[in-house]
Amino acid sequence: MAFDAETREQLIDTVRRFVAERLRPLEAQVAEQDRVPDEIVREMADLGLFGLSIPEAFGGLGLAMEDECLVAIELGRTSPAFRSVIGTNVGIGSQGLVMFGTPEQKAKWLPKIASGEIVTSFALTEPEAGSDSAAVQTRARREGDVYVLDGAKRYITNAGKAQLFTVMARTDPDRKGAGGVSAFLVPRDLPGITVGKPEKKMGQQGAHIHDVSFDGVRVPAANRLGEEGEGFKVAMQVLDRGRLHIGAVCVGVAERLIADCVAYANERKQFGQPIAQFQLIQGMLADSKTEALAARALVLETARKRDAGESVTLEASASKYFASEMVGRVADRAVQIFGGAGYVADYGIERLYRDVRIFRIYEGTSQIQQVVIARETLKRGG
Ligand code: COS
Repeated sequence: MAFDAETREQLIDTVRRFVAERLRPLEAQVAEQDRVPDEIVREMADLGLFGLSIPEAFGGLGLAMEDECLVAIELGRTSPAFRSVIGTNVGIGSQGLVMFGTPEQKAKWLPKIASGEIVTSFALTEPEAGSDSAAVQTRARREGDVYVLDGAKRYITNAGKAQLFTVMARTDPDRKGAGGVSAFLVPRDLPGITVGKPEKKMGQQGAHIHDVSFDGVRVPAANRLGEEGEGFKVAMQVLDRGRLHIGAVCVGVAERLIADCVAYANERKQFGQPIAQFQLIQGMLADSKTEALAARALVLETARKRDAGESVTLEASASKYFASEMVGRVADRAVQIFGGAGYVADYGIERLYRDVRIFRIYEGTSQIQQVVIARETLKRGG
C-alpha cells in the first residue's frame, strides 16, 4: 500500500528518532560485543519493522517499495548491523513467500515473520555456487510426499536465529543450470539441519552469517515454493527487490557519513580556521554530496517504477551497483576528512568504512550487477 503523505512522514520520523535516540548510542557497544541487545530487537518488533514489506492482510505494514526504501535510508544512518536484524524478514527471507507462496503457506508463516516472532534466512549461496548461483548442488530428491534435502549452504545471514529458511536446491540433477533448481520453505526444527558458528568478519559486527548443512532433511512437498524448476527465478526476483533495498541502505549510510564529515569539518581547526573553510575539503564534500543525491534519486525512481508494476531488473542492479560503489567512495573520503581521527576507532568512521565494504559483494557483486545491467541493456536495445 502507498501511505498517504502524512502517515509516511510519521513513520519516517519515528524511525529517524529511533535511530538517533536508541541505535546510534549503542553502535560502539554492538560492534565490540558483536551482538544487538535483545531489548532493541523487541523495540524493532514493536515498531513493526520486521513486517515493513509483509502485506497488511498478514499483519505487516505492507509498504510500497518507495516507502520501504525511505525507511531503509533512515535505518542506514546507523551501523548496518541493526538493519540486518530485520533485513532477512523484510527482504530475502520473506519475499519468495510473499511473491510465490500459496495462500496456505502465506497464512502459516507471514504473520509470524511480520511480527518478528520468527526470523527467516535465504539459503542460496554454496561453497561452489557464489556468483554462479545457478550452479547450486544441494539436492532435493522427491520421495512420495516429501523432498529429501542434502547439501551445504554458505554465508547465510541470520541463520543462527532463523526458524525458517528459503532453500534453493536441485530437483533435477540432469539439468545443470537454473532450470533444475527449486525453492523450498524449510523450518529449522526439521531433523538433519546443522548451523555452523558465526563467521568472523571484516565489519558489521552484530550481524551474523553461518554455514548451514542439510543432511537427509525431509521437507513436506507442500513446502515447495513455486513449481519444480522455478527456484532460480524465485531467487532472482527476490534479489531484484533485495538489491534495491540494499541500494537504499547505502544511501542512508552515505548521508550519515556526510553529516558526520560536515560536523567534524566545522569543528576541527587547522591553520587557524575550521577545515570546512578549505576548498580541498569542500571538494571532497561536494563529490560525496553529489553522488549521494544521485544514488538517492536512482533508488527512489526505481522503487516508484517497481510500485507501478514495471520490471526493474536492470534498474535494481544499477541502483545497488551505483549506491554500493558510491558509499565506498564516501566512506573513503570520510576517513580522509577526519584524517588521523578517521583511522582511530573512537570516532566510528573506520568502523563504517569497514561496514560498507560488503555492500559491493553481497546480494550480487558489483561485477554481477554489471553483467545484469549489460545483458538487460542489450536486450532492451539501449
Ligand atoms: N527475474 C526473473 N527471471 C530471471 C531473472 C530475474 N531477475 N534473472 C534471470 N532469470 C531467469 C532467466 O530468464 C532464465 O530463464 P529461462 O531459462 O526460462 O530463459 C533463467 O532465470 C536463467 O537466467 P540466466 O541465464 O541469466 O542465468 P545465469 O546462470 O547466466 O545467471 C546471474 C545469471 C549471473 C545474473 C545470476 O546467477 C546472479 O544474479 N548471480 C549472483 C547471485 C547473487 O546475487 N548472490 C548473492 C547471494 S544471495 S544474498
